[in-house]
Amino acid sequence: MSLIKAVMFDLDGVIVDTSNHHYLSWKKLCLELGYNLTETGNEFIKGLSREDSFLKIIDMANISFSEEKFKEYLIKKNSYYLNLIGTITPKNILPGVQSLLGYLKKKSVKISLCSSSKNAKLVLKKLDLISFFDFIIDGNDIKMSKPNPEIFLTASKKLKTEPRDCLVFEDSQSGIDAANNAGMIVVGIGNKNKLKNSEYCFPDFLKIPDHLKKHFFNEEI
Ligand code: B16
Ligand code: MG
Repeated sequence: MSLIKAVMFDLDGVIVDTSNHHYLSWKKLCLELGYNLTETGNEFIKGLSREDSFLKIIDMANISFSEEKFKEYLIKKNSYYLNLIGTITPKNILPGVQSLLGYLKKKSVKISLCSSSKNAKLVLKKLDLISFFDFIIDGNDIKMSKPNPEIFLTASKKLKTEPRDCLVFEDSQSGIDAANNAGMIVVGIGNKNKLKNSEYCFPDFLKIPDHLKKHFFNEEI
């Protein structure tokens, strides 16, 4: 019997490398506003909602805008992002993701997408992955952005699983913190020197299946 009953996938930076597209879109907007958003600065906004990302940028850049301008810039950032993701196809799915989704399906584990992005469904459609997910929750459905656990707790409730039986894949610190706040098991995807507080951390999905089969599904490897 498997120990894990549901798996929650973040989208940007976990299933597909659109985290870089978000970064490039913010960077373009920031340059127009006279601020150089570096990769280090980007680590602080990764995984946050669009609004919270911009609030953090405004804080880091020490600038301020009227509410009207704030909204206008959010629309502009999204148009840059939509332009960049215009050409993504299933070829952009990160290595190892599709085989892991197939394995989880065979094991009858529930699969949820838990993304802060309001563009998540559009991206999943472009990647042709919608049918793998039992439940999809994204930035349009939540009130409180990661690191608040709302997104993960809503998904586990919907899938009728206890948080402790859920495994989360996350690439951002805010996402890892949200999953920990929800009381779930977290696997960080990325550089383990940069990601804190994830029980497990892997650079990508290629080495995960063996570990997962052994530790969460009691399989001999
Ligand atoms: P949007 P995830 C997040 O998606 C991104 O990591 C984050 O950088 C972005 O600001 C956020 O979605 C909102 O995206 O502007 O498309 O609504 O990593 O939670 O899948
Ligand atoms: Mg992410």
